[in-house]
Amino acid sequence: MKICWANTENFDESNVVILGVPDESKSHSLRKGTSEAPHRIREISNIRDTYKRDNQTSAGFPLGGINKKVYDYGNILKTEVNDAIGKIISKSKIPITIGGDHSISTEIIKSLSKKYGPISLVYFDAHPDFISSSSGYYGSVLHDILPYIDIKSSVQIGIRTPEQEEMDNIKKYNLSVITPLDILRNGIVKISDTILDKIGKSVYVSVDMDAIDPAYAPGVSVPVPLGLGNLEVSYILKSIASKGNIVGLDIMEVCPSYDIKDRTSHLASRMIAELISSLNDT
Ligand SMILES: [Mn+2]
Repeated sequence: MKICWANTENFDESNVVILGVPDESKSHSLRKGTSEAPHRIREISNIRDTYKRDNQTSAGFPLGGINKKVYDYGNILKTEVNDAIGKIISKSKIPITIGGDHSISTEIIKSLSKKYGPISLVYFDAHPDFISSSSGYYGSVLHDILPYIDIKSSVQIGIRTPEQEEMDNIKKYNLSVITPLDILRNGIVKISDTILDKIGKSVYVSVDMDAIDPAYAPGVSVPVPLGLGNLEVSYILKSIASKGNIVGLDIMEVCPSYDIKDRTSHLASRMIAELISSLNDT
């Protein structure tokens, strides 16, 4: 099944490419099932945003999305990520990847950096994923990608449950961190402007859905209360997308088997549409 906003069968004419990676082999979570997310998020998009009349089918896009050409690449293995991302970005298309566990982002960022050099990373997560005493799993993403990102122009948003080792690494590498309480204190517009000022010319956005409050996103592997609001995350995403520097995005860690009435897949799919609609025309 394709995401409902896929409006071209022609890879070459697309601006945006949706890619699923149903792999959770590097999750340590007790809650399993993120490999079901690529299918479920696509399915939910069709159930909600597809309209059928007179044997015609059309999809409801958020304002501004109508002129984008979206191609759904289907699902791939994690070992195929490097080649697929390489193919997509060689034509300057924007890959939007649906996971799977968060360690998939490591492979994507490695691949992107071959073309774009050090990447500005905007990383939404409740957890810093900055363990360095172990590597190659969903808790070590930040440390694993250090050679491929420009840490000065990178930022983590939504962080609220770091381990001591991760706090030490955040300090050691001088990584910017924005907590949910920072947004409450300063307001979303000011925080968003701070992020826009910080990021560089090749920006990758990685969204662990657990950055968002479990009230909006209960179906994740590791839910942590007191998270970001759904509109706050969408506002930041859309602001970055309108700036025009996004080279790719992912949505990770949706766990459909723990969801409540598919609330998390609804939000994830809608965030993808909102993001596409805000991308600057290329
Ligand atoms: Mn994560």
